[in-house]
Amino acid sequence: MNFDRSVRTTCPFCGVGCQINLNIKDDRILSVTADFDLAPNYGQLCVKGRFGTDFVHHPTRLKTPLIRKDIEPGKPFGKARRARSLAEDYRPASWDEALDLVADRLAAIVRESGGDSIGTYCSAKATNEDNYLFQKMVRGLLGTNNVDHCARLCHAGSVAGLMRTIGSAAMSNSIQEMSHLDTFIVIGSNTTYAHPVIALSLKKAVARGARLILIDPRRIELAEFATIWLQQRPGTDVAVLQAMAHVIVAEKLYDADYIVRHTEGFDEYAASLAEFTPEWAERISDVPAAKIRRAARMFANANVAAIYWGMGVSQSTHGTDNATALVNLSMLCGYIGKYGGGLNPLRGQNNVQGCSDMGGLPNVYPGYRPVNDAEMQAYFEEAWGVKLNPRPGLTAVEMVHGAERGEIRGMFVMGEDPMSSEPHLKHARHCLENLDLLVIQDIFANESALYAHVILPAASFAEKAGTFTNTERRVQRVRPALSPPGQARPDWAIISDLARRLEARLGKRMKPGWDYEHPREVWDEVRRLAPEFRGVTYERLEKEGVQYPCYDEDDPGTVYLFEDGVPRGRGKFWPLTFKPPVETPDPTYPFNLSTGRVLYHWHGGTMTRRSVLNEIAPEPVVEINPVDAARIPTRTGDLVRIASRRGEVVARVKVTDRSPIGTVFLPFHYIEAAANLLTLDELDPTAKIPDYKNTAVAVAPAEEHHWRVELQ
Ligand SMILES: Nc1nc2c(c(=O)[nH]1)N[C@H]1C(S)=C(S)[C@@H](COP(=O)(O)OP(=O)(O)OC[C@H]3O[C@@H](n4cnc5c(=O)[nH]c(N)nc54)[C@H](O)[C@@H]3O)O[C@H]1N2
Ligand SMILES: Nc1nc2c(c(=O)[nH]1)N[C@H]1C(S)=C(S)[C@@H](COP(=O)(O)OP(=O)(O)OC[C@H]3O[C@@H](n4cnc5c(=O)[nH]c(N)nc54)[C@H](O)[C@@H]3O)O[C@H]1N2
Ligand code: SF4
Ligand SMILES: [Mo]
Repeated sequence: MNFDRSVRTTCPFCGVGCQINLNIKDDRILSVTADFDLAPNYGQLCVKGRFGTDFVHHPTRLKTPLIRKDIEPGKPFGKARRARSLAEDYRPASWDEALDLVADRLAAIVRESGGDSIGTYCSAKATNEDNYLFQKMVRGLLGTNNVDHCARLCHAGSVAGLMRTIGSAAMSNSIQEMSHLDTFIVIGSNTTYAHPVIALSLKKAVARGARLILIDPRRIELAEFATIWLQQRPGTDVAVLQAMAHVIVAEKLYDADYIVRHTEGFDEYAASLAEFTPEWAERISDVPAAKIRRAARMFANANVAAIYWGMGVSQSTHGTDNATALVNLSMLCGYIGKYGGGLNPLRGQNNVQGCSDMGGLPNVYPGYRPVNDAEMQAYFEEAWGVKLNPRPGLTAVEMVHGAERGEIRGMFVMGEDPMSSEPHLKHARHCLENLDLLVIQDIFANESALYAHVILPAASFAEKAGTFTNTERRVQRVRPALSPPGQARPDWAIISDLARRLEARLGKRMKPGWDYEHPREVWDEVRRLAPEFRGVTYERLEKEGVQYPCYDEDDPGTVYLFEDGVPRGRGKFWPLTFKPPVETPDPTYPFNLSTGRVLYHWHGGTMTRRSVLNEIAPEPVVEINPVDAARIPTRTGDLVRIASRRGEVVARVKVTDRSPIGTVFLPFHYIEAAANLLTLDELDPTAKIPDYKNTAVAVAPAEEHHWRVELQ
């Protein structure tokens, strides 16, 4: 093809981390291709990687810093509130003016109310280097551990379940193993939509004879490939999984040798399973007892079996228990630490793994070193040259709620969109309207930006250097192919400039200073601090990504984890009890609402609504089972009003048996019909994750309706 240059980089959408070539003509992306000889995708791409990166050229890209027009120099700001529009309520400003203003206000709030009155979000879309510097600034200069990101709304349940059982939360095995599987469970993952290139490998495995046990309430595409499909009632996973464990123990199908050598708590756990028979689980989950028995035997009798899961497991007020139940099953059969086995929470965002690794979490420094461990605190104090706060910070939803009480006065958000992704949006909006300072640093004016005092324009993935870490722990390069629009700058450069200003105002100096000239210098600092990345140099990443842990430059990296045992020492079996979802249908709200993803869009739609992909899926569509459609009554193409106890939206109907009877499915990509106006913000007690998959709603025919979509 006729292009000026081709730049290899990493796809900015999902955690598969496909390698892409941006083929550039006249400073625009003309096409996107992939090399056949490169992990992890070997030439394959999904529709988003192939056609969806055109968002970087959209005319609404942020090009200059913007400051609320009603802000007067030297005066406190008014409270955050939603702007009418960017044009009406903001004025362009220079970088110096905007960063001075932000630094002044942040420093003033820290002096008046302490660092813990600032809440921050780092970004699973930004690079490792961006996030490392972000949390370093927050911890070292603002003096708080209030830093979190969308992982909280995502795999927090998985992380909590994995940490308490085996002591590590990373996906244990690799993409390369997937097309050679023997037996595998896919549970709560709509893989063909959310991780399409991984789904190709899973389908290949089935074509080669692997057995797939699918556990999902919706008839997703993988149901056509499944050997057994357990279609449970939403929110009843613990019942189904406990009953599978019951069968494995009762029929002595477990791996006694593995249990003795690598686990603890088996006897107590085995005894706890007595009452959880398949018949008991059938009453709760509607899955026939015979099918549960068949699935349990298929899983236990495999040579080795892997488990893959997604948000159907994690996003629940008992997400920790769901994930724990999966670990219990895998430990029973000794499938941990083996090629083709393992525990695999499929990571969602392109760099959600890396953002967590870099310490973008309220309780840990880079490399998951606990902030309240005195030795680790001393280690980072020495490395960074400042005193650190040992109090673990607040999580995402807790920060939003803290704003309501005035405990959080200022918020700094880099590359997240809480005003579409948080649950119970009406409440979240009300909370953020109490902020004395809201700063948004993004590539677009997303929904959250319209509440901000100051908006900072960031360079996109295609305009900066750095690294992303994919779902299989593979650190990969991000390379600049274009110049940023207007005055937009890479996140790491913005943060460095802001940090220098904060140092001056707060009288602190961090080591080694903030004069990085290239992200490589930032990465080398990470490598010095966290030994598991030491062998991952930019030079090695030139050709292909490396899977950490990787302790030195001769270390080939780690394809699968736990060959020599789990980090906890012994894996711990956890007895569990079944708890129903917080909100279940009743006569006023007779349907269950499940929310999630479609293939063509990304989260709040900030990027994909500005891409050619939007032409394929331009409107909010709710999936309704034919039986329910007759009850409502409604037909494909009609409009319905969906109402919960917290809000209501209008969506177009698609009648399909993809949705089970009693459950309607609405994607959360459309701000004009924001699914999160309906969801509730009750949290899992351990993981602090909300339940995005179970909300009681009423559905009724709606009159003609025109959605207003304003791309600012
Ligand atoms: N196209 C696209 N791809 C994406 C994203 C995107 O926005 N768009 N986002 C990325 C991100 S951040 C993430 S986290 C991943 C998420 O990837 P997934 O977790 O695959 O995405 P969801 O659409 O949330 O689907 C979850 C699945 O859980 C099922 N489910 C619902 N309720 C239950 C239940 O009670 N139990 C069980 N076992 N299953 C249930 C649903 O039917 C669905 O199949 O996708 C990533 N990839
Ligand atoms: N109802 C419902 N709600 C959900 C979920 C659900 O299943 N149902 N899923 C939850 C999950 S799993 C997740 S992960 C969250 C996602 O929630 P968020 O992370 O809040 O959503 P995104 O839209 O991905 O926000 C990313 C932002 O980063 C910006 N961006 C992109 N690249 C860059 C960059 O290089 N630099 C900067 N500074 N900004 C950049 C984008 O423009 C966008 O505004 O949503 C959660 N919310
Ligand atoms: S599978 Fe994920 S990483 Fe690969 S092209 Fe699609 S969105 Fe990008
Ligand atoms: Mo996610």
